[in-house]
Amino acid sequence: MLFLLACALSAVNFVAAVEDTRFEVTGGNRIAGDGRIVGGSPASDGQWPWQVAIYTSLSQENYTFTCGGSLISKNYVLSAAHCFNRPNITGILLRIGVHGLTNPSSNTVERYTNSYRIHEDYNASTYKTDVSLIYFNDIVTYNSYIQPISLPAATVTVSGGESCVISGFGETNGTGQSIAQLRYANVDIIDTTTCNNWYSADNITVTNDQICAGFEAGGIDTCQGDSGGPLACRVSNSSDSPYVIQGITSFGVGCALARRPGVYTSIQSYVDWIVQHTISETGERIPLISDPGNGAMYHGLAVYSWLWLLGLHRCVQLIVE
Ligand code: 4AZ
Repeated sequence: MLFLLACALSAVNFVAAVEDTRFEVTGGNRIAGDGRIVGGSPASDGQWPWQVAIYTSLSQENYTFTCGGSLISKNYVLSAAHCFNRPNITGILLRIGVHGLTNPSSNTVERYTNSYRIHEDYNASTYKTDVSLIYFNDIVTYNSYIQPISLPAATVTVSGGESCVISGFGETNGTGQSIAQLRYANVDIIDTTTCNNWYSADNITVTNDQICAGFEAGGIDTCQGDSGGPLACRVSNSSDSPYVIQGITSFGVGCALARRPGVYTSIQSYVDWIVQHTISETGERIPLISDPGNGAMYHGLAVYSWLWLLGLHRCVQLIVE
């Protein structure tokens, strides 16, 4: 009888969980204002509050700017695997709430860590599975300049022609230098078939776990130094709709060339990996947004339902015994 009561209670609990607002889209909202990026514009401070500047050190003290990243929770940054694919990294410095590379403002917080994870399937010669996670212990506080960006559930489809934004401290004009102030630009998603037609001359095959973004004519693109940073798309066409991270800046042939768009790791292909490695290390669940067209059914619920089913299974077992 006691077990039956416990089971009934857990069922009530589950219903409560379905209405749990923790699964709402909490990330991707800009509070203030409205890389190296070719053809973009300077960002205002707080415009892309999930942008992180990543520095690495090969000795104990000397940190050099390496890549961009995206804040996805209070203690995780998402980036590219190729940013960390070298031996002897002794430390990572993250600048969060970052606007200028050289003289961080009072809005910028720094976190030092050496806890990073490269996806086990990352292939350094093809750049497939170019995804990594960086963990830091001392959580950040969200404010106008520091906000996480939400992850999309695996079921969301990114359609061609959608306008998305790239941001970073990377190359703007072929000098090979990273720049002082964050820049951004809008880009279109290019469907994979078209992208492969353009890239076939370079013997590059883009697969479904990658997204091409840019323009047929070129002119606007990510470039050296923007790697690891976000390709963020609005949830809907509405101008107050939050952003979701769809891609990680990965590679391209040159920068901003005609018919050579930037190639981004598709987050949706790796969302399960991201969730798995962020839950297991902290117990924190990162909210995911699912297809906005289908209403507010959040992927995180699946994890919850699964746990509940396990509980129910155990209840039934106990009753049977
Ligand atoms: C890079 O070297 C890089 N045009 C990043 C993005 C692109 C090219 C190069 C895409 O980090």
